[in-house]
Amino acid sequence: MLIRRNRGWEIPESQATPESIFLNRRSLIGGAAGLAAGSLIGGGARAASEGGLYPAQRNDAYTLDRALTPEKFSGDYNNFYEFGMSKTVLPAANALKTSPWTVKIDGLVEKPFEIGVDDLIKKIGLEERLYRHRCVEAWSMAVPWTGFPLSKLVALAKPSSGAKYVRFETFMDKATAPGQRVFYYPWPYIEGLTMAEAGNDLPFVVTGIYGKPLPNQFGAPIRIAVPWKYGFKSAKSIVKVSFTAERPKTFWEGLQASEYGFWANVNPAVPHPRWSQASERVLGTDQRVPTLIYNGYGEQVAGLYKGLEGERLFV
Ligand SMILES: Nc1nc2c(c(=O)[nH]1)N[C@H]1C(S)=C(S)[C@@H](COP(=O)(O)O)O[C@H]1N2
Ligand SMILES: [Mo]
Repeated sequence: MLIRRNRGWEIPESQATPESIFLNRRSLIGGAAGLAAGSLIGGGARAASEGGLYPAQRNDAYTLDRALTPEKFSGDYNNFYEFGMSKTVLPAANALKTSPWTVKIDGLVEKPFEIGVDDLIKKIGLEERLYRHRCVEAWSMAVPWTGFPLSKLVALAKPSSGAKYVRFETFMDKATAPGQRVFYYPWPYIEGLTMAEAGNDLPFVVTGIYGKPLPNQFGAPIRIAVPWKYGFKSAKSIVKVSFTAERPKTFWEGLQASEYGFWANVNPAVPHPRWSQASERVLGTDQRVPTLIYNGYGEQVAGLYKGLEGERLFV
């Protein structure tokens, strides 16, 4: 069991991460050395025209039992493998040009289309919600996301009745994202939800945080937040949203299905094969707090899984 105690001789959290199984291979591949080095050009600056959109009105239906994690901590400890396998991805991620940015909506929809993020925001509008975020590695944070419910994007897409899943695809650009040159990862990053999950009120399409547009390391300019599932379900820097009849093959599932499945609902009683999920380290504190079933969102989402008890819902 991994318990974080901030002592040098204990297993560092980084070794409890998904990628640790590949550390040996990684060190054999000299090319990965370039991962930590990132260009500072490009910057995370968003179009000045966004000025009036942030901060958005907070939706008081989504507040928390705990203090928000200061940006100093949440913005400096990010999983974004496209930009490296350490938690320090900020400098490398700033090389991504996030404006203009177009999202493609395709698959089983009335009519596929592309839309710019700025137009999408104008069409749907923005609100702020306070959400928990629980990484499968057993750290957590609480942040004010700005965005809109995924259900509104689904409505805009007009999926046909044959659509059973929604699939999210992250950008692919090896020149900008050094992590994508690491061949043993199944790029691009893919995630997915069932249509029933996507229709729930909680999944949030995120374009901002802390009352401003998303800094790059959080997945600018557009990512999702699925707060009752382990953090890897919340795909960053999305370029395509597809409606499919088949369950999408997700990035982490493709890499290590026994440890990172499609469902990935948070459950303190179901350990990861290599560590406990009973508690979590809150970023920016040296506290561990008990992890909650469905990350505290059971009332809203437990019903989604009636009749699915035969599935591996918590891996
Ligand atoms: N495209 C992409 N999305 C991603 C990841 C990634 O490596 N690439 N990491 C995931 C994981 S494991 C977590 S915990 C969250 C981290 O989000 P944060 O940086 O906002 O904390 O992003 C998720 N989305
Ligand atoms: Mo994560």
